Amino acid sequence: LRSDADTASATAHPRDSLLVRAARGRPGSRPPVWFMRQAGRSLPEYRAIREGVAMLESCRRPELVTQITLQPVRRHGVDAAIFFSDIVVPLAAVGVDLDIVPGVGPVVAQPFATRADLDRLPALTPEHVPDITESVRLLVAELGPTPLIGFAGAPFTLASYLVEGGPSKTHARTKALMHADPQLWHDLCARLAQISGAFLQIQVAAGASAIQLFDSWAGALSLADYVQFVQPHSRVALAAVAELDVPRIHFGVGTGELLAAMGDAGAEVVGVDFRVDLAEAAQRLGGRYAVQGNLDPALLFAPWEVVEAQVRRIVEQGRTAPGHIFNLGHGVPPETDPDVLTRIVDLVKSLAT
Ligand code: 1CP
Repeated sequence: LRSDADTASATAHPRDSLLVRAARGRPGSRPPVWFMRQAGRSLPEYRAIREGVAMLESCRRPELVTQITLQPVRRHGVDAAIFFSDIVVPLAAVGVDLDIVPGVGPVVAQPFATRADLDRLPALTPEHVPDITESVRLLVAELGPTPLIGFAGAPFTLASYLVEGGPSKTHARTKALMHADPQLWHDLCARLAQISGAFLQIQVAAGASAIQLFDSWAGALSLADYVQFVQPHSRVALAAVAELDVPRIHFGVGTGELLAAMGDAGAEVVGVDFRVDLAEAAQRLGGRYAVQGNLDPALLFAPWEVVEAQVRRIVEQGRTAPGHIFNLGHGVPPETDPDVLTRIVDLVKSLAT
């Protein structure tokens, strides 16, 4: 793997990595860097290896998961791998009839609407996903000192896919259910919190060194609704790995008004999208959490001078937080030139904390 003396020596352990140190607010020589959706269609080697294999199927083949997860680590020299999977994998594993449709995203055959639908969400156990345990073990052995980030979808974001039946801009059905039948909403989210928490636990038990809870669409909510209807369930999911000694990253898009509440749900690191300056985010978080972010993915298409100035600005602002993990404000767009990502990694590696 592409690595440098600063990141790791052959004997170093991922718990001493720049990523884990920054997440815990411990000093490091420079900010660690990785990218959300770093594995995926921006890489020609990903498109080649995925040829003829459906997305959900690819997530369940340990040999394939291992190779795809390692691709961006090898190519870009990022400071962390993120487990190649999807937030809906554990839902499919417990029996929900869904598919990941190319160019669309997760599509649920029978959207959730009534109490009877809860019967389709049994608890997730390690026996549902022996392949996940195997994939994580294979990966951790290959990665050596480079940390593996395990992840899960947060209850709200998962509930949105189940209730809407697929991607949604407004989350209208989800919000309607939340307010029209709060008891059903809470029961649905309690089941999803168990599934998310168990999926995280399984990855950490197999060797993941950090976790990220993706509440990608939580920014659609008011703070009041977030605190009442969502935060208690995300807290349960995050608490599932509280005793396992791994830092927890909590991320959402458009969550400027929710940052403190997302930290308070039980994270060490709060992910910030590009809409709020990192220094402002650090202030809103009251110095209690490390931050992750937050280059606007759209700027990956700007001239290098623009990207460079933005990266330098973000690293500078990151110094105002107890710890900073450099990342984008959301996932890598599929059309991204991968060389730009490699160049960003090299630039961040040249900057001190
Ligand atoms: O065939 C393909 O390549 C399909 C594209 C794809 C990929 C590569 C999907 C469908 N999921 C993934 C992998 C994936 N998904 C990863 C691992 C790769 C990496 O980060 O390097 C991760 C962490 C996810 C998590 C995920 N899936 C999120 C949270 C992150 C985010 O982007 O906010 C969400 C919301 C999903 C749902 C999903 N799965 C796939 C798509 C296109 C979507 C989004 C659909 C929508 O807009 O609602």
